[in-house]
Amino acid sequence: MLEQKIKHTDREARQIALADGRRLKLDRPLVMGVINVTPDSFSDGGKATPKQWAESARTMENEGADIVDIGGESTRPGAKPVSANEEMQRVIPVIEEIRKSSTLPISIDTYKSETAKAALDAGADIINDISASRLSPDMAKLAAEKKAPLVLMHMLGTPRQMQENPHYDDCVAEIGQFFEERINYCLDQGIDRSRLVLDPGIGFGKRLSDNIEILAGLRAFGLLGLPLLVGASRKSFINMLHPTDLPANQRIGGSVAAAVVACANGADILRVHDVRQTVGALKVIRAVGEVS
Ligand code: 8Y7
Repeated sequence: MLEQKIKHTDREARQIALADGRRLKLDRPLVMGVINVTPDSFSDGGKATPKQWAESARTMENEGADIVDIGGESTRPGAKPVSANEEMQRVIPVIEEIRKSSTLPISIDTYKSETAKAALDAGADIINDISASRLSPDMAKLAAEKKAPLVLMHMLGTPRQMQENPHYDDCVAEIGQFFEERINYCLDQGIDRSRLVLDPGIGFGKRLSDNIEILAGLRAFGLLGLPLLVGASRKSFINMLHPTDLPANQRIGGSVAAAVVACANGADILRVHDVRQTVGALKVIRAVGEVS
């Protein structure tokens, strides 16, 4: 399916170049901890302060997170969009607060270039765009100008309608074609290849069978020669395989298994909520991998 145009380089040699000259080495799978700065997502239900969000980031860093992903708009299926202003009011103070005491790489989860720009100016390092610069065509140019790595995630349509009857003839092949088109767009906009990351977008306009095919077929995306990010943590497909009445934050077993299988199939970065448990699992795989 995907042509082997670009040689798949060794894990050892692979890295992502940040704007400040630092490099994220991909010689082991990296863990990206999720921080959703939305009014309904703090544990006690109340409105958390930037200090409290920064404290969550600090905890994740201590638990072994390599990156934290800060988002201010829920992109769950059917979720309501928020304005760039509202989104910035949520995330910018949190990024500033984290930056006061930590150099931990921060990614900004947004598809709005205005928010991404403000976040980079406040100290964020990476743009995580669930629309791969489709919803803000100028996102790629911003990433090029700021020399910020850009995550290109695949989503069928928009967050609002993506789960309305998604269909693929060959899910992995179609996502691969999407990546090729988006990579070319980004290169045309001046982004360096060393700053692109691919993500098949588990749950974003996918049926259960599509999510499974993606996790099983992940190696195919590696042929494009770019780092791969996978976010399966707490997603609804896990509950479809093992239905329970428990809330999403109790889907830890399935989430960790998905992270492990993604890693075994070549994922470089795992976007997860349960950092401590995932880091523990990855250490076991790595230790075994080193002797086998
Ligand atoms: C992903 C993501 C979400 C993902 C990347 C959720 C923002 C939905 N999922 N970004 N964002 N990849 N790159 O359930 O899979 O966490 S939000």
